[in-house]
Formats: sequence, structure tokens, C-alpha cells
Amino acid sequence: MATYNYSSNVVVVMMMICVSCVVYAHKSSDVPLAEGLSWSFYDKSCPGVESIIRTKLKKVFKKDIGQAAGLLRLHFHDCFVQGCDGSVLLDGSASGPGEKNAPPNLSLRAKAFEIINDLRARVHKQCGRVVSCSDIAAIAARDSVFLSNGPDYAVPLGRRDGLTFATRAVTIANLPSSASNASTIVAFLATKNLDATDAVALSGGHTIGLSNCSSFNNRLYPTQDPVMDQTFAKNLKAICPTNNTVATTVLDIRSPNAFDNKYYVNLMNRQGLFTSDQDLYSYSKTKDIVINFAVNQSLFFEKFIIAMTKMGQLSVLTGSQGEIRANCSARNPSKDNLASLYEDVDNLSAF
Ligand code: HEM
Ligand SMILES: *[C@@H]1O[C@H](CO)[C@@H](O)[C@H](O)[C@H]1NC(C)=O
Ligand SMILES: *[C@@H]1O[C@H](CO)[C@@H](O)[C@H](O)[C@H]1NC(C)=O
Ligand SMILES: *[C@@H]1O[C@H](CO)[C@@H](O)[C@H](O)[C@H]1NC(C)=O
Ligand SMILES: *[C@@H]1O[C@H](CO)[C@@H](O)[C@H](O)[C@H]1NC(C)=O
Ligand SMILES: *[C@@H]1O[C@H](CO)[C@@H](O)[C@H](O)[C@H]1NC(C)=O
Ligand SMILES: *[C@@H]1O[C@H](CO)[C@@H](O)[C@H](O)[C@H]1NC(C)=O
Ligand SMILES: CC(=O)N[C@H]1CO[C@H](CO)[C@@H](O)[C@@H]1O
Repeated sequence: MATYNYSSNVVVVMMMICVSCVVYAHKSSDVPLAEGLSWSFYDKSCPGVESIIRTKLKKVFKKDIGQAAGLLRLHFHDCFVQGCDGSVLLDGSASGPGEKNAPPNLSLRAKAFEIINDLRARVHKQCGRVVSCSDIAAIAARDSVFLSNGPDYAVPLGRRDGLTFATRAVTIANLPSSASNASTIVAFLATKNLDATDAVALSGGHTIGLSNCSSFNNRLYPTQDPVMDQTFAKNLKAICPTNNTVATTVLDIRSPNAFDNKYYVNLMNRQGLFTSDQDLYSYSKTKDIVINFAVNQSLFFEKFIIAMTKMGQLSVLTGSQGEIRANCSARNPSKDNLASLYEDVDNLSAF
């Protein structure tokens, strides 16, 4: 009997080890953890958080895989502006639903904000108000990558939600323009401790999703960017016949909905959409990285995970800083009357 118990415990332990190995084979142990974040933050307080999110997102993406791109970009904007503190989610933020038309025109998908709030309601319903909106956004970004055929990887957790949204000026100052050249992009990301490899890998986020004409018109009008492939330019002009046309096109012409390394193959064929994309293949410090990713998808995935893990820890709030929002779009009204608010917001019928 003792022997039996002993071996079954061993089996259970082995299964647990294996489960974490198989599900998150790509924990980026190369990247140091920010103080206060951990790989097992919700293991006791909300062990189901990641499966609740993934299960729901599978359904969301089955209906519209485009939402994956919206969620991935949302996390990027959250992290670059004032750190990964969920500030982008707050109504009234320069990048939030209240000011969608503010320059720079962020064009974040309205639906992405709704999805985050829906996930929050599901998670809080099961665990109580213990998981932050910024962590939900980080997990949702990872699942967007994985469920678009990209790599799976573990996300350090324990972020807290910020109390303030960024001003318009701070938002503009922290999001590079798609008309920037590669040296500007690399120099800008360096201010966030992201190196040239990170810059090239993160730009690979443009392997999924859409863009409005306004984000690449600078390459068509008044004169065509000589670097751009002729046929590609002709097709873009058909979609955006004038400098003012309001229309959208895919970021990755080879595989618009798949998270893969085709973005880099596009760049090598001069079919990158933005100046900030295409110039990565011209700039001496990034050209070889583009080539290496174009010929080796595993290498891209490996470097993307490292870069995302770094980006996902930018200026995080942890410990007793910030709060756990009861509604991702608004800061908590006060420290005391949350119980009643929390009951009210658990309405899942919208999804
Ligand atoms: C390096 C600097 C970056 C620049 C200049 C940039 C710029 C842009 C622009 C202008 C758009 C299109 C907006 C529109 O016109 O609708 C866009 C879309 C997108 N970006 Fe970036 N981006 C950058 C980095 C990133 C990063 C780091 C990620 C994520 C890892 C990312 C993921 C996306 C995605 C997924 C979309 C498509 C969104 C959708 O379909 O809703 N971008 N980006
Ligand atoms: C972007 O801003 C321009 C004006 O600056 C506006 O015409 C356009 O509709 C905006 N696009 C989005 C997606 O908000
Ligand atoms: C990149 O853009 C910056 C800012 O516009 C400019 O100063 C610089 O000369 C450009 N670099 C190259 C190599 O074109
Ligand atoms: C294209 O439109 C943008 C914004 O509407 C404007 O800033 C730019 O000067 C225009 N370019 C040309 C060549 O008309
Ligand atoms: C591709 O990159 C992976 C990950 O770094 C590496 O293990 C593998 O050897 C590379 N493959 C080739 C053919 O270079
Ligand atoms: C969440 O906060 C936003 C912004 O204050 C508000 O418009 C929305 O109604 C709130 N949602 C719920 C479910 O209370
Ligand atoms: C949930 O929201 C829907 C519409 O968004 C509304 O019709 C319904 O009454 C709400 N249910 C509860 C229990 O608040
Ligand atoms: C004005 C315009 O075309 N806006 C679109 C920009 O792109 C997003 C999708 O990425 C659309 O949701 C916007 O409607």
C-alpha cells in the first residue's frame, strides 16, 4: 500500500511536470523577471485563468480570426505607453475608445476592448477580483499568437492595473510612426531596453492583421517609394487610389491570418507595407536579422518570445502598486464599495 501510494505520487508529480513542459515548452528563461512578476503568480488564487481565457478566445477567433491581431496590438500599445499597466484600456485614454480619432490615429479595434472586458468578467466570476486587466491583456496577446499558428510560451504574471491613463502627448511620444525608418525604430526601442533583434522580432507582429491606407500612403503619394515592388505598389494603389481613401488591407500578403515568418519573406521581396517594416531590410544593423528570420521560422519564434517577454514587463506595477480593476475600462471608484460593483459587472450575455 505504501509502495503503491509512493509510486502514484511520483506519477502525479511527473504528469504535472510534463503538463507544464508540453503546454509551455517555450518559457523564456533568458529574460530576467521584473520584480514582483512570476511564472506561477495565480497558481493558488486563480489556477484556471489561462484556460478560461484560451477556451473563450478559441471561440472568438473561430468566428473572426482578425480579433487576434487586434488583441496583439492592444498589448503592444499598453506596454509602450506608460508600461503594461492596462492604461490603454481605460475610457478617456488617448488611445482608448473615447478618442479613437485622435492623432496618432491608433485605430485599435473597439472589439478588442470588449473582448478584454468579457474575459475579465469570466475570470473574476470564477476567482474573484484577483486577476488584473493588464495580465489578461498579456495572456490574450500570447493566445492570439498561439491560436494563429504561432508559438506557445509562458507569460510572467502579477501585473497590477494603473490608476491613470496616458495623455495624448505621452501616447504620441511613445508609439513610433509607421513612416519611421529602421534606424529611428531601433533607436527608439533602445530607449525601452529592446535591442535590434527585439525590434526586428517585434515588428514580426505584422505577420497578422490589417492596416488603413493612411498608415502607408506616404509610400505611394505623391511619389512611389522606389524600394517598393512594382506589382505590390500597383495593387496597393488599387486599394488606396488617392491619398485620402479610407480602406484597409492586410499587413502580410503571403499569409495574412497566420502567425509565421512570411512577413520577413515579404520584406526580402520588397513587399513590406510600412516604411518601418521595409526599411528593416535596408538598414545594415537589421538586414541580416530579417534574412535569418525569413529562412528560419524557429529562430523567429525563439526571438519573438524573448522580445515579447521583455516588452510584456515594461514599467509594470506590482505588489501593492496600482489596483485590480473591477472593470477594465474604468478605475475602481473607491477601495470600499467594490463588492456591489463587482456583482453588477458580471454580465456575460453580450458574448
Ligand atoms: C515597431 C514599431 C511599430 C509600428 C511603427 C507599428 C505601426 C502599426 C500601424 C501603423 C498599424 C496599422 C494601423 C492602422 O492603420 O489601422 C499596425 C497594425 C498592427 N500592429 Fe504594429 N507597429 C509597430 C509595432 C508592433 C508590435 C511590437 C506589435 C506586436 C507585437 C504590432 C502588432 C500589430 C498588429 C497585430 C497590427 C494589426 C492590428 C489589427 O489588425 O487590428 N505592431 N502597426
Ligand atoms: C484617423 O484619423 C483621420 C484624421 O486624422 C480620420 O479621418 C480617420 O477616420 C481616422 N481613422 C481611424 C481608424 O480612426
Ligand atoms: C532616418 O530618419 C531620421 C529622422 O527622420 C533621419 O534623421 C535619418 O537621417 C534617417 N536615416 C536614414 C539612414 O535614412
Ligand atoms: C496625404 O494625407 C495626409 C493626411 O491626410 C497629409 O498629411 C499629407 O500631406 C498628404 N500627402 C499628400 C502627398 O497629399
Ligand atoms: C533555426 O533556428 C533554431 C533556433 O535557434 C536552431 O535551433 C536551428 O538550428 C536553426 N536551423 C537552421 C537550419 O539553421
Ligand atoms: C465600465 O466602465 C465604463 C467606463 O466608465 C462604463 O462605460 C461601462 O458601463 C462600465 N461597464 C460596466 C459593465 O459597468
Ligand atoms: C446583461 O446585458 C444585456 C445586454 O447587454 C441586458 O439585456 C441584460 O438585461 C443584462 N443582464 C443582467 C443580469 O444584468
Ligand atoms: C478609417 C478606417 O478605415 N479605419 C479602420 C482602420 O483599420 C481598422 C482595422 O485595423 C478598422 O477597424 C478601422 O475601421
